Amino acid sequence: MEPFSPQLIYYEPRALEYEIGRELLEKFKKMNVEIRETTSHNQVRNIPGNNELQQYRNAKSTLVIGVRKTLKFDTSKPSAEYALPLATGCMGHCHYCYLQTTLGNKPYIRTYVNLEEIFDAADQYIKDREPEITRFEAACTSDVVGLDHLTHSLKKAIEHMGQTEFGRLRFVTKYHHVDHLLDANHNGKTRFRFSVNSDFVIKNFEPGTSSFLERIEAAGKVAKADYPLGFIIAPLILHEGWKEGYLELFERLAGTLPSYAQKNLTFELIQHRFTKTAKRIIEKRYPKSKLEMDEEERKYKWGRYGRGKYVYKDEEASALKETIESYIERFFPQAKIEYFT
Ligand code: 0TT
Ligand code: SF4
Repeated sequence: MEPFSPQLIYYEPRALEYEIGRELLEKFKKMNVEIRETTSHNQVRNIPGNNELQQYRNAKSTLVIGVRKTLKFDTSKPSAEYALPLATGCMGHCHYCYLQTTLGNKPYIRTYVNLEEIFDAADQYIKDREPEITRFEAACTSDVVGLDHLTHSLKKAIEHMGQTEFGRLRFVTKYHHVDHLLDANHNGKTRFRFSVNSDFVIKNFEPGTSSFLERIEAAGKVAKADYPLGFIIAPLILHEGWKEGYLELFERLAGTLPSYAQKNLTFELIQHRFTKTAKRIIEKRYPKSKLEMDEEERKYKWGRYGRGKYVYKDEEASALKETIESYIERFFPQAKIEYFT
């Protein structure tokens, strides 16, 4: 998997008021990418393509250099107290991805240059909770690692959090381009997680992301650089042969991951879920997908603001939870299971 390289760049004029914005623009000028100015970031109408689908695909290789206006952070249960906004959008094409609905008609990638302001806001959130620890999730609205070889904003966030006493950073990725993050001064305050899954799920639903092996090799490097390491198994899908599929995942994980990477390990388990809106969008964008989204087969779970979602029925969810937890206990007896949701 080659590192992401945008096909088209937009920049908001205000972004050039920040040194990071100017540096990024210079960098892309040297890379010979087409660059356009935009007054508002709401530019999906100007993204090339003859139809919605083409525009969607092109948007996923379009990068907007912008300024984060609201410095009020979203909450991010269960993985953290707050979402840290560094970027939105992703170059990957995972069929099940919730960004397809949460980003609405703005599927392009947008990176923020006013990092100092964002970090100041984070410091305030930390201060308000002292001496409680405050965790920030940087992977709510993007796969930041997949973008960071270009922007280095995640690296700056890692180093910023490393300087705090009560702040913690975490993020999850499906990309292996981690080399520039290995020498970051993280001070053990960042948990670096990789998203892994059964071969069936990776092969059928995760185009445009790094392979399983690439992710595990990157996890080894990250552990060697003394980052606390974690795995997110998400979405857990009850595909045909899932018990064997997930068993094989753990066999390969335990067999490939160096032993120093196996201490201080965490797991987070997230079952597959979808909303009615998500289903409609996915069927349009990935019409040949094998992803099963039959409302009749699921349980409806009421959510905030009336945004309910479909999860597995109780017996199936329990079977998933118990099976995966038993594998973790067997292959990684010292690991901590943070939650199943
Ligand atoms: O399939 C998506 C589901 O996965 C969501 O319900 C969130 C969940 N999730 C994603 C999770 O449980 N743990 C994680 O670490 C995530 C990768 C990050 C995350 C995202 C989270 O923990 N909590 C969240 O609320 N989000 C999302 O961020 C949901 C919302 O769109 C946004 C802002 O709150
Ligand atoms: Fe979505 Fe993550 Fe896949 Fe990117 S890598 S498309 S953020 S699920």
